Amino acid sequence: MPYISYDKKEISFKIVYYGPGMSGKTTNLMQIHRSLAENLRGEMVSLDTEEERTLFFDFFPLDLGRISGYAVKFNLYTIPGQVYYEASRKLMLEGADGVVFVADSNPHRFDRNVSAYEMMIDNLASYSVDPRAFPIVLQYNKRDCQGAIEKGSLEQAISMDVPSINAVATEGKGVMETIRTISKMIIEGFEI
Ligand SMILES: Nc1nc2c(ncn2[C@@H]2O[C@H](COP(=O)(O)OP(=O)(O)OP(=O)(O)O)[C@@H](O)[C@H]2O)c(=O)[nH]1
Ligand SMILES: [Mg+2]
Repeated sequence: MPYISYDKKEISFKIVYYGPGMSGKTTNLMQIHRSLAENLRGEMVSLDTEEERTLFFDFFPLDLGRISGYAVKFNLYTIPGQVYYEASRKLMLEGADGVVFVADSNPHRFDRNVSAYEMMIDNLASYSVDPRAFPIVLQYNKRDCQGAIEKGSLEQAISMDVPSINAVATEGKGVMETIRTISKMIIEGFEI
């Protein structure tokens, strides 16, 4: 559920970038941050402790305007994908309004994508979220790698149909399309 500030007249939605280690989550956040005008974005905050390495920033999307007079704001989060951070990764999903799953198109990473995705579904379910009725966008990142996995192969492996987008995050390709898609899915049908 979004956070509503009645005095600031703002609605804040939480978007989590989730995925296996090194799939390109941080690169996505950096690219989005870089492409936003300074007056629309907050500082990139890095909470770098022994247990936690959260990266965060918030921004006002230009194209989405207002909902019933309230400014729309998105809070973007990510955390490393290594198994070591599993507990923090689960906590980060709490209260999420949508998730971008950043998959690694490297064929050697196929199983890691699948197990991270399954873990994400379990974690969402532990917060009583029905993953099939929840905004999820699947980003096939690293499309520039050799022998990139076929688009659609992950949905098949996880038996779930979700919107997917090709990306090369290091070149900024597909990055803005991904954030736009998840944003639209989140605010679609939302009423204050
Ligand atoms: N070739 C290629 N490299 C990429 C792409 N996206 C990210 N990388 C590289 O992959 C490495 C990992 O990227 P990160 O953005 O740090 O990945 P991450 O998902 O945040 O990793 P963790 O936080 O450790 O889970 C970096 O060296 C990136 O430059 C891409 O589309 N193509
Ligand atoms: Mg990272």
